Amino acid sequence: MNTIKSPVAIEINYDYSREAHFFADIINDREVIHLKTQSDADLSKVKYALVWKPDPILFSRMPDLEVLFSLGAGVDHVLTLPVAPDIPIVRFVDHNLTTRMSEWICLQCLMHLRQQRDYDARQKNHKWDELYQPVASDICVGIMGMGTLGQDAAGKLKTLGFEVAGWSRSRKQIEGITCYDGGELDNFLGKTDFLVGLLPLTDETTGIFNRQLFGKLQKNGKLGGPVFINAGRGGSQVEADIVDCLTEGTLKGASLDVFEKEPLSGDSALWDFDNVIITPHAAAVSSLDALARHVANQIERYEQGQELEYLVDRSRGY
Ligand code: NDP
Ligand code: OXD
Repeated sequence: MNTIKSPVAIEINYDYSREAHFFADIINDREVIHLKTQSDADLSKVKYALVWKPDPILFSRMPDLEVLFSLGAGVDHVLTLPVAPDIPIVRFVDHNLTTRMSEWICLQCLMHLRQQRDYDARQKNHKWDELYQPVASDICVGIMGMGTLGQDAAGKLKTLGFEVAGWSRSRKQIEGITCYDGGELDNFLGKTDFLVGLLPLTDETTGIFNRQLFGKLQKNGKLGGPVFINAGRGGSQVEADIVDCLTEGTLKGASLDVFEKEPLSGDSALWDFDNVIITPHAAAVSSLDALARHVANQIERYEQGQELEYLVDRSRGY
């Protein structure tokens, strides 16, 4: 018997026309409805939808929706929707995304370790002037959020020679990495020179990166002050406190990929610090072919009666 498979609705908020074929090529056994360009399509038979920040009105047009896929690893944008169906939410977990994030984290740690911004300034002034240079093993990188992304970054930073510590709600056991659980935050902070944020945005993590927390970081490290690196979510950081801490020297530098409000306002003071590196929420973009493969795999699992992977736990918020 030839059964008609339910369509997949895809809602992506940027122009991906050149890459749209990935979905048709990879999810080739069912109709793919691109909500951006097919805004009037009939969604009444859609069981699967891939969304980032959907207009909640969409859900009333998809009464048969069974699984919601997040276009990203984070799901705060879905969990905070005013209306969302009470169905399984699958987040995006993929080697491609994880690798991109670790590239960004390692790059930022090396930029600060090797004082690249200082050398850039010297180059601009045609100044031949060597700086005192610690080695990676002199620096402890402390990662808050030891999930998929945190653990991969931790391993790669370790390979680069950094001392690495990790903090997460539940303590991890990872060879060569000192791991702390949720109750041991102060001990973790006290040994951290470079603080890396890879936390999801939840009620508990909102505003966690604030003046009080920065004040607990290791002050006597070999680079003369701690550095804050965040690629989790901007809602976890208090930007006014970051500006104050950079100004008074509680923080020596920062690398920020995420912001309280995105895009970062043109008049934010963060743009103008010499030792602050800003990227536009681009640390780890979700590649569309990897996304399409992920959605296709999970639908196949689901329809064969296997458990969906990477399910969001609504009670934890991630
Ligand atoms: P995971 O769910 O795999 O990991 C989350 C980690 O955070 C876990 O270790 C978890 O602890 C820990 N955690 C959560 N809440 C708390 C808390 N209250 N106290 C202590 N630890 C906590 O997520 P990923 O690693 O896949 O992704 C992390 C985040 O990175 C995403 O949620 C997203 O916001 C962000 N992201 C940003 C991107 C960018 O381009 N800037 C790209 C992709 C993701 P436990 O292990 O005990 O559960
Ligand atoms: C994500 C992101 O959550 O890109 O994947 O922020």
